[in-house]
Amino acid sequence: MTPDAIRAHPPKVLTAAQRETYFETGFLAAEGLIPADWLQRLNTLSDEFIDRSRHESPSNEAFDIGPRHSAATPRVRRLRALVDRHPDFWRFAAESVLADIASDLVGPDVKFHSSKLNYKWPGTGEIVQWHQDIPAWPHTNYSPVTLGVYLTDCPAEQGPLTCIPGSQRGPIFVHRDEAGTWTGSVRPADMATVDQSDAVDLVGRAGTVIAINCRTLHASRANATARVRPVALFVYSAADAFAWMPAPTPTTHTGAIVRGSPATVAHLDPTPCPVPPDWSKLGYGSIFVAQKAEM
Ligand SMILES: O=C(O)CCC(=O)C(=O)O
Repeated sequence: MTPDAIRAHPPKVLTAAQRETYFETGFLAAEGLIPADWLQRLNTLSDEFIDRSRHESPSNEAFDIGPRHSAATPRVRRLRALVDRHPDFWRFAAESVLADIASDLVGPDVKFHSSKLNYKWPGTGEIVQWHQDIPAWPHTNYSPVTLGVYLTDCPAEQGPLTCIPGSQRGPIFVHRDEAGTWTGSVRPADMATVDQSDAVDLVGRAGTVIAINCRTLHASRANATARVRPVALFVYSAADAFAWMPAPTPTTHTGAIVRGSPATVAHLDPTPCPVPPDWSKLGYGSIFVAQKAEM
């Protein structure tokens, strides 16, 4: 669906102004939309999985384990395929207000794609380099949106997601080095062509929902606080968007329709998109390894 077709459906959760901000800038941060009981449940589950990660190493299909991880000081960087880690994560993705927010942004027919919970630990120096999401999991159109929920307060010094306004209308960059190896990040020479001066930190209190379009350039700095930064991320698209390469981290719910009806006609956007590696053969691994942010 195009923004004009989406506008024909009144938003259920967002204000019309918030939706316009997303269409205009390619991202949004909105506080106060997640009910307190859901936020508490997500935090309880997150704490349980951090605890479980103490005995996990090396990384596996559930846990992306950082290099300084130990049982005493767990440094799990990511819970992979989050909706498969516990049924309540899937209930949150499919039944909570989050799927309504997705429908406000992609239209009434909403397909679930993937999910993860990213931790950014103090003192580990983990940064995420500038990238766009769509080159890792291309679709027939550019409706996919990543919705994130900060599980705790996330001020500027805690490594929030940072986005470049309007970049969703710009080029879709190659996320490989000059030798053709997947890096998961935009080449420095390409980033040098992008005005980064008006990049916006998506900060907010616990429960803030962030929305990032799949073409929007985004990154995140190191966490300079003494507290971990947990953000749960869920990718949705319009039902008429179809992935044309295997998903990097498929879940048992990938492709499920969470609002409205399945599409009977695919929407094909003519804007070309670079082809990612075939993750079904290569395996996705870790964005931190691909971006060489291991430290
Ligand atoms: O967790 C972060 O800070 C960035 C996450 C991100 O952009 C991604 O995983 O694609």
